[in-house]
Order: sequence, then structure tokens, then C-alpha cells
Amino acid sequence: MDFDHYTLYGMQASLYTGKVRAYMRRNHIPVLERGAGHPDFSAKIMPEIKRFIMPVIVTPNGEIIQDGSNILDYFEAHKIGHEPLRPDDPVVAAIAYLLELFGNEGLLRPAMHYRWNFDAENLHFLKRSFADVLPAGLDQKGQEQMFDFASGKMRKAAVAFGVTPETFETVEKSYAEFLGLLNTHLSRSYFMLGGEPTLADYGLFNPLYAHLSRDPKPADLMKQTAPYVYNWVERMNSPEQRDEHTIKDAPQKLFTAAELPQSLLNILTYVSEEYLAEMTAHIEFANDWLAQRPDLETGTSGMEKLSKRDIGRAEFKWRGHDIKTVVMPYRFYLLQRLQDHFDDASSENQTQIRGLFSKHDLEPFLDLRTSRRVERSDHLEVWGR
Ligand SMILES: N[C@@H](CCC(=O)N[C@@H](CS)C(=O)NCC(=O)O)C(=O)O
Repeated sequence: MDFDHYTLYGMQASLYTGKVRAYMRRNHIPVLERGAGHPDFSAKIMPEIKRFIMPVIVTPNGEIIQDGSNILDYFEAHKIGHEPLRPDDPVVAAIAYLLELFGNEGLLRPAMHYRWNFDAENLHFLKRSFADVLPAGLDQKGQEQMFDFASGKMRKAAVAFGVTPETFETVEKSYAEFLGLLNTHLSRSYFMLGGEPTLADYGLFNPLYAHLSRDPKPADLMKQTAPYVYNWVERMNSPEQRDEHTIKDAPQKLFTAAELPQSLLNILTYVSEEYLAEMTAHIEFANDWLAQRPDLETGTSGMEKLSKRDIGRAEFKWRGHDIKTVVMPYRFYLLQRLQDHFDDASSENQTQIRGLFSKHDLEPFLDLRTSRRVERSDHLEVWGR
């Protein structure tokens, strides 16, 4: 490429690469995409970021940024994108942060279940897709072996997110309920919070694109049962300006706090039912973990290996099951974005946000906090003071 461009390292099948690619497309940011199996990823990127993780972008002046949310923050801060990721209305912005968190982290059970528990439908396709992250030049046998290694790791991750034979049916039921709510909402509004995409859309796009609209089994399910959701996925992923006319009276602008439609409020209630117990258990677990490590140095992750992302497993009740899921400090980093927004709001706005959150059983998301903040430094999650 002979013009200034960004390089995006990721993978078509990668959940977290999806939102960065979509944002770059929609905001017409010139990009050269490479699979994380590209030789430069191991030679130039991994030594900087110190673990195998995507997405990563390299800016035209050589800066390396890892993490989907940090990458969108970067574009927004440098006024490189034009979309209003954070709504001006403080109440609506609080919803954007909540759905950013929930989209990134709260739909991993269906995303992993529908990818890894339907081999007859998915495996042939996934083998081809995973070539993006395999080293170049492998022969057929080498490719098979590497795929088995990578997919084995991901199957274990599915279990670590609470997907086991005992929960399969409940994962399917709860995802069907979510798809139904989302389909209704997106039959009235082109985007989650009105006429333009925000952090809420980009967060949700992560699981709803690479896994749930792209892998054969869940793609069929989405197309057959939630066509408006599939349509939103296409809209989120296309660089063309669209002159939409398919939804009557769709809002052109973002909602204000006074205009929040019932279809969106129903999704907020769902977030509480699906995710509050998990977040509560994780925060408690992390606070115990921190209490046992009073000497943990500020600016470190406390992990033996830099590649490790969880500090253990916490147990909680989820839709009638006792499940245990991995506690990842990264989730608290996203939760803090909501809480920082809340803390910075005027007392009048705080009252409004609290009122809305409490109506939908979401108030603890404003108050549940780890005793030390999670920060990102040198591309890693580390503990603050
Ligand atoms: N919060 C991170 C999450 C990144 C993440 O988990 N990426 C996955 C791919 S979608 C990954 O790199 N997995 C590699 C591995 O775990 O080995 C971000 O947005 O950057």
C-alpha cells in the first residue's frame, strides 16, 4: 500500500477483531488487514505486547495499540472517526457503557456454545477460518495439528465461561430470548441507541458478528429467527453510506433519556437477569484475591505468566444452575468506564442514571467495585493503587 494506512492484525473469526474492523469500515479509515499468523505479528508485534492476543493496530507512525476498546478510544480521541460513540445525554451514555461491557463480555456463553458444540455444521468452515492465525507455509498435516491445538484451547475456554452439557439447553434458551428482544428493538431503530451506532452497538457487534452471525449453525438461527438482527450486523459491517427507508419512523438521531423505547428497556432488564449475578460473584472473588495479596505491586498484574488473563473461578447461580466462570480483570476495566462516567456526572444526572438502573435491577453495576482499580499499561491489565 503506498498511502498512509493502519495495519490491523486479527482474524475474520475473531470475536474482538470484529468491532475494530467494523468501526474502521464505517468511518472510512484506510486499513491493511493481516491475519495474526502473519510473520510480522510474531516478529514485531508479540515482542511489544508480550502475549498472543488480537486485535492489534499499528498506526501510520508506528504506534501499536492492543484492545478493541482502546483502539476505538484512540480513533475517537484523534478525531479520526466521525461516529458519536459516547452519546451526549448522560443517561443514554450510561446505557452505552453498560452495553459495551455486556456486549464484550456477557454473551460469551452463546458465542462459544454455538461455535464449539456443533461440529457437524461448523467445523469444516472453522478450519478454513482459523488459517488466518496459523503460521504461513504449513502443510496440510501441520495445519490440522495447529487447528486442533487452537480449537482445543477454545473448547476449554467455553467450559471456563460456563458452557457445559448441563447448561447447553439454558444457554440456547437464554440466547433465544435475547435474540427475540434484540430483533424487536432493531425492527424499530437502525441502531441500539437511535440513528447512529455507539459503544453499545460496537460492544454487541463483537459476539454477534464473528461467532453468532458468521459460524454456520448460529448464522442460520439468526437469519431464521431474528432477521432484523442479521440486518443490523450487515449495516454495522458496511462502509457505504446508506439511505435507509425500511423502518417506518425510525429515529434519525440518538435517543434522549426521555425517549428510551420499551424495547430497549426490556434489553436492560435482560442484562440484569443474565449478567448481574456473575459480575457480583466476580467482584467479590477479586476483592478476596486482592485482600490476600496486600503487597501486590502497583502496575503489575499479579499473574505468574503475562499470558494468563484470569485470577481464578467464581461460583454463582445462573438461571437455576450453579456455575463457575473465570474471573478476568479486563471485565472490571470495562465496568470502570461506566462507573467513571457515573462518578463524573452532575448530581442531577447521577440521580437520573441511578433511577433508571434501579428500575431495571442494574444499580449494583454502578456500585460494585474492586478495592483496587484495573488499569491498562503496556498492553496488559494491571492493578492500580
Ligand atoms: N479485551 C480484549 C480481548 C481480546 C481477545 O480475547 N482476543 C481473542 C481473539 S477474539 C484472542 O486474542 N485470543 C487468543 C488466545 O486467547 O490465545 C480486546 O478487545 O482486545
